[in-house]
Amino acid sequence: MKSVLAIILGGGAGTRLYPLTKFRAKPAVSLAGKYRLIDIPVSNCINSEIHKIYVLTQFNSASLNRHIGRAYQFSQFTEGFVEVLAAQQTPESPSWFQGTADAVRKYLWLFDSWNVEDFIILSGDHLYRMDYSLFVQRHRATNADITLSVVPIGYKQASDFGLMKVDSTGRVVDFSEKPKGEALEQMKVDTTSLGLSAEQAVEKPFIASMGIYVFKKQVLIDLLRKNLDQTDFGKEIIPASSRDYNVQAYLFDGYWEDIGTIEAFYEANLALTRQPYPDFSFYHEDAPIYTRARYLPPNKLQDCQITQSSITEGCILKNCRIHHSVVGLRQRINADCVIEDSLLMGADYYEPLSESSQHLTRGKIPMGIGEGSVIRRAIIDKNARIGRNVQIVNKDNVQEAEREDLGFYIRSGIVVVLKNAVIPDGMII
Ligand code: ADQ
Ligand code: ADP
Repeated sequence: MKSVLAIILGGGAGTRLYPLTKFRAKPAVSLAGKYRLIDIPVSNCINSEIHKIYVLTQFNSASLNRHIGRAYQFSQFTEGFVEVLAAQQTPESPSWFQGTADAVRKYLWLFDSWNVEDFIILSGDHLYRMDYSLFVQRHRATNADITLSVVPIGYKQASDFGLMKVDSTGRVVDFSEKPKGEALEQMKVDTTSLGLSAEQAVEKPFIASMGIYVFKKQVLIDLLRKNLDQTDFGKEIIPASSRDYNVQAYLFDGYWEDIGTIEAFYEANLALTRQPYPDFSFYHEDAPIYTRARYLPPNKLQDCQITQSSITEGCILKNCRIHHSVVGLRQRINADCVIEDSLLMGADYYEPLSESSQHLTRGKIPMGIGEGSVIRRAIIDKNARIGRNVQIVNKDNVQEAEREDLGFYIRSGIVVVLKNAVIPDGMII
């Protein structure tokens, strides 16, 4: 794996996860209350012994740099590193990254300078655990130019993915990015050839690209240098190369979820509380998910009723009821609150108790969730100040709303309270 260089696509304009990406680059968005999205592909790389890792991101956020700088330090005796490369203006390219392939192209001079055999291109917003060394081995064993990792999928999701047809040797012979209508029907295949049972094959008649690829170094360089008008892997580079190159499919048979939208992100976070076995487990000693160690104190719980939830570290919870929720670092929840089906991201720092009480006496709102508040089916971003007797319940069952002035958005019916937002006492959302 020493001759593999990893390139993680850390996010484009960041509209799909907005407002979580208002103040930070997508890879820095918090996951499961204590990790960040970037920890998933970086940990997978480290666990697969790939130690040369670049993260491409559209904008350079302080929180991403800080997180990566503190979380991933390799021994001085290895050449391991995790480095953020942000889109930047240069005299030759005055623009932002135009798409996934364009992002890689803009730093091709740097990737080219590494004496490696293969590049592995990964996505920054997927939840899965994968041993990439098996993926690379398959790529080398089939002498592929490009290998795509694939999963079988059903009708409902098919139009959101790049779909392909493969021949009996596993070679990709046709690729269509997010086809609809008749074009979708055209991509239907018999997935029993991938080892699915007849029943499963009826349920999942499509082969989808996971959007992660292994490229022979020189093949990627040639493709990007020759086709300067092609800016996207899924839309242009991959469909065009399946005609002229040996493009292979590598079947991945574990849990994998694209969590690049608010709804998928919310569902994946709450799915971590599923009993007894969540789809994705953080309890894997052989292949842990790494993050920044913070040395926080244990949680303090006073008379709380907590069911089917995950409470991270350093939280202070008082006489409250929490059901089917994830509670992030340093979260404070005051008495008589009810939290259900929600993701609370916690806080970046503790507000000293003396300051919190001063706020209360001066009519200001302390950090955390104020007494008597009810939160249901919501995401509360970091450092939010939720007043007393607030109800965040999507009372009118609104699907989409943009109320940045009031501190929240509603996306797919999920209320998202912005980072640092202040929600006054008694407000009902
Ligand atoms: P999408 O996920 O829809 O489809 P895209 O939006 O291009 O493709 O994003 C791919 C990854 O690259 C994401 O992690 C995204 O955040 C990141 N990204 C996007 N633009 C970027 C930019 N300008 N700079 C840096 N990073 C950027 C892709 C494939 C499909 C496949 C699905 C699987 O195109 O074929 O089925 O992934 O999820
Ligand atoms: P995220 O990306 O999730 O928003 P950041 O890494 O940006 O998180 O959050 C950490 C921030 O919190 C840093 O800007 C840090 O300086 C700030 N911070 C830490 N302690 C305090 C404090 N006591 N008062 C105010 N800000 C603090």
